[in-house]
Amino acid sequence: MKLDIKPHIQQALKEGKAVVALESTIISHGMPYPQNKEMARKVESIIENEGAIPATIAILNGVIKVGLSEDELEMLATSDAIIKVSKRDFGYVLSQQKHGATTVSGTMIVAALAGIKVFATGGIGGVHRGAEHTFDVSRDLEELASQNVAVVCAGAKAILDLSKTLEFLETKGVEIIGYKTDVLPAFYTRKSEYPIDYRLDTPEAVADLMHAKWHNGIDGGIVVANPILENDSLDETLMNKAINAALEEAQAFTITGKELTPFLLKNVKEATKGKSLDANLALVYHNAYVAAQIALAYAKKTL
Ligand code: PSU
Ligand code: MN
Repeated sequence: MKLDIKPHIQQALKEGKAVVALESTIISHGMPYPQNKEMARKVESIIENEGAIPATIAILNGVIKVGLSEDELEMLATSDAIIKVSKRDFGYVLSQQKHGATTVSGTMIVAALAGIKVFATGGIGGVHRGAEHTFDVSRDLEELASQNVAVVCAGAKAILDLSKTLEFLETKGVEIIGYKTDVLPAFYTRKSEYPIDYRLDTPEAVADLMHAKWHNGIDGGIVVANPILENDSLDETLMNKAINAALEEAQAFTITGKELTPFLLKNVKEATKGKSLDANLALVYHNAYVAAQIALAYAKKTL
């Protein structure tokens, strides 16, 4: 596969420096304009301020890009001709020279090809509620099973079935680390009712785990579950109400497949009068900050 990696990122990877991958579905399909564009720029600057190198990943005119220009970020934030790219969309988007925003699964594939080991996002996809009837399980979980990338996220949203998501991750052998937490964070809130077996409290400890796993030949992804900061977190009752209303709406309009996650995000935002978007922004920034520190610690170990 031919990747178009920005020269300074290519150089950093060659020298074993700290690079953090960023996804683009969150820009094109996860947030409205102009907050999406502001977010895309700010996550990059947070990573840079920590001394690591951000690499936002997308497909432009059928070329896989690792590292984007200002104009390219703007286009991803504004155009409605951007295809949401999970693994099954690559062939079409590349061969038809389309634009694509990569999901967690799409971004993990490209990050692994480029040799980027740490990836910051908001929340991972998972097993949707009612999956026993719909079979709707995000491709993200399969890619977490097979790609050697550590994904820093605020857990998974309560639009999903968290219990089934954890079971699926366990079956697939995905390591889940609670970063300064003993329970799975639920995206907008710091806690869910689901305990996580392993908790680590420093970037160095996470880097040690990555190194121990991969350098002993155990392949696969790692979820670093990093709770939203207390000050940014939302009220659980309010969120559950908004999420349940969004789920009912999705059913009423028979929204399925790749449209479902963006639909739910948009509805929850409207129901919370934008509060969910503010929280979403805050947790993405916090994840970028922690991911940069982990990437730096990992780079130090592998030099
Ligand atoms: N969760 C969020 N915001 C998002 C997504 C998930 O809070 O924008 C995006 C990510 O790109 C994730 C994708 O990989 O949705 C999952 O989509 P699906 O459920 O269709 O697999
Ligand atoms: Mn799906």
